[in-house]
Amino acid sequence: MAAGSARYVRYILFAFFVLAVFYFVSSSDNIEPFKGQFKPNGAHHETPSKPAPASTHDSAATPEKPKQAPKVGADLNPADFPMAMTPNDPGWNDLAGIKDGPRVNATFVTLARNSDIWDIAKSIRQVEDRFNRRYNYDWVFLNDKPFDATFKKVTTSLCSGKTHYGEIPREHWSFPEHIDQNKAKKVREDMAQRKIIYGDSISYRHMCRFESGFFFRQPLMMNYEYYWRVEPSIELYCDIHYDPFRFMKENNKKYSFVLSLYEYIETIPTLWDSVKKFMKNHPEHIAEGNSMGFLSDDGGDSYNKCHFWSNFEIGSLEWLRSKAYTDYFEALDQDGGFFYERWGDAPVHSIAAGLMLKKEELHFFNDIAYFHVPFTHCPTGEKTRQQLKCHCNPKENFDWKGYSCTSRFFEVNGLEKPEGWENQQD
Ligand SMILES: Nc1nc2c(ncn2[C@@H]2O[C@H](COP(=O)(O)OP(=O)(O)OP(=O)(O)O)[C@@H](O)[C@H]2O)c(=O)[nH]1
Ligand SMILES: [Mg+2]
Repeated sequence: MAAGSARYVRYILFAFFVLAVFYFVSSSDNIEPFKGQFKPNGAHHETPSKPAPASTHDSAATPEKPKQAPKVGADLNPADFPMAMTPNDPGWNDLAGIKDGPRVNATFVTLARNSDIWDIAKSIRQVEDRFNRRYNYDWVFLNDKPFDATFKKVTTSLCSGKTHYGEIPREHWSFPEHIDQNKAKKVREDMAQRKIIYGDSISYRHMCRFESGFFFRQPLMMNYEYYWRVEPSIELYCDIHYDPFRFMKENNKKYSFVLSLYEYIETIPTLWDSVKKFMKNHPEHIAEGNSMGFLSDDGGDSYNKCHFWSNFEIGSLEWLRSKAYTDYFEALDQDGGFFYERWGDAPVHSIAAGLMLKKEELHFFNDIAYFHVPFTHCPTGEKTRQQLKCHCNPKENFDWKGYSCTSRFFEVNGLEKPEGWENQQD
């Protein structure tokens, strides 16, 4: 009897053992090995966000379909790839992977010194994260000196598109022959005394003249139709859900901005006189239905100093290379104000866009949130900011404050201001 009950105890223990083994094996399928662990070689092993297909031990199971390569190209018909412009449009939330669809013949462009490397790295990272990692547009870098190996290495590693590096020829970054060096020097000394920002700088003047008249004619830029200018240390605060280059092209836009303001008159005392002379000599270049109302409060007699802030621009290179713009730049350059005063490329571009383009060819991007010290454009409208996952402080939005010209732009164009603008006036 004792031997018999010992046998039963052995049977029961054995049954428990089998059950325990069975339980351990079946539950081990849910253990994800190496999730987020550091591998011994130092590489961070990321568990794919999509769970691996459950192991069915079926060798005949259909293998996962390979992902289709994105359809990308200049030759695709835009009508087959409508852009998602609002959260209700299909594809709005598709912010992963490379975006299918046509591309515009366009590039980012940056003028920079080698010493700007970490400031431009920051800008590139923002542009890539918020937009370009899905579109892979090229990036052209321009410099009056050769770019060094570090600049090229770091920027190439951050850009998703092709990178190109160009050295600016001397004639685009020097005093033209007709400039009287003594007169220019006296101006710089006087501006230094009056503490006018960059008033004593020669290189700043070359930079402004280059951005006004030459960046779009550099050999590397000749291959492109549209550009997006990016400066060091800018911020982009919201996701960009559609391709602004395509928006520009498909809507026949030639120039765009996010911030506008009044220029320091000390830097451009005679600019408008030169512009008026140009208008008289070249009436053929002045567009009908232009934005004179944005630039002048008295029908063109005087300049109200409003300009688009050109450290952000998306625009048409073909327009800048047109006879109209070329004649305009040459007329201004002859008058010498880049050196005898301190004309900035912002008023120079803005006046050209205001006079030589039709009103409808200009565009204000409310949905591209932007910062360049010291001004912020943070989209007006809480709903818009949430939809675009913006991280800017709406109180800092400059658009409707007293020193901005954006209200005027809306009025000249008969546009309705975005909801909530009244609460952001101070
Ligand atoms: N290669 C080169 N680039 C320059 C030089 N000076 C300015 N830049 C670039 O030209 C652009 C405008 O210059 P900034 O110094 O940013 O001028 P700003 O925006 O008016 O003034 P900040 O408030 O200083 O930004 C930037 O992309 C600079 O990197 C220069 O001497 N050489
Ligand atoms: Mg700047």
